[in-house]
Amino acid sequence: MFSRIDHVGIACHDLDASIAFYRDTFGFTVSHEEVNEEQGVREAMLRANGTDDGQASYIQLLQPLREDSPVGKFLARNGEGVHHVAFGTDDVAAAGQAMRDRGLRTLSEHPRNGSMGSSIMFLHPKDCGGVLTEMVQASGTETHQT
Ligand code: CMX
Ligand code: CO
Repeated sequence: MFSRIDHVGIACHDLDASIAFYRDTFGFTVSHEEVNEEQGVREAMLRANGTDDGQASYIQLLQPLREDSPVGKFLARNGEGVHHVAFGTDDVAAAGQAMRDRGLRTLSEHPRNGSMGSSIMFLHPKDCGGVLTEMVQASGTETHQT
């Protein structure tokens, strides 16, 4: 079902400051930066291992575009810190259905657009032991027809 930790999502107030911390402290560099209006974030992906072939793992730094967004609300409540964990799959729609079949709530019925052209779905944190869990199908990877 899941083949890797695709990324760990970290909420921050100031994306540029967080990028500088991860670069200067840990040596990670930015692979990709984008604004995702639908998710309400400005974000950076810092590759922790592998290559940009859809099988790598990243740190995802997330700055909210609006206070009334998932990351904006999280920051107001908790301050900066780990926001979610994302598992990689080669078929996110099938993974979402499999999780629903196991009684978990997906936060959208269909996959949405994620970082770097990926397709994503979230699982409710209350169904995952308090961890907001994302499922990611990387751009350009095969989708199995079911
Ligand atoms: N991790 C763990 N628990 C969380 C959480 C998180 N990130 N965000 C909210 N919760 C908990 C709250 O603490 C709350 O718990 P209690 O009822 O015990 O107080 C519960 O979930 C419901 O909280 P809420 O205030 O009603 O929920 P929100 O309106 O903040 O929505 C959620 C929560 C998960 C549904 C929403 O954040 C969501 O839809 N997230 C998915 C999309 C997203 O996070 N996008 C940004 C990242 C984009 C990307 O990765 O590309
Ligand atoms: Co994410």
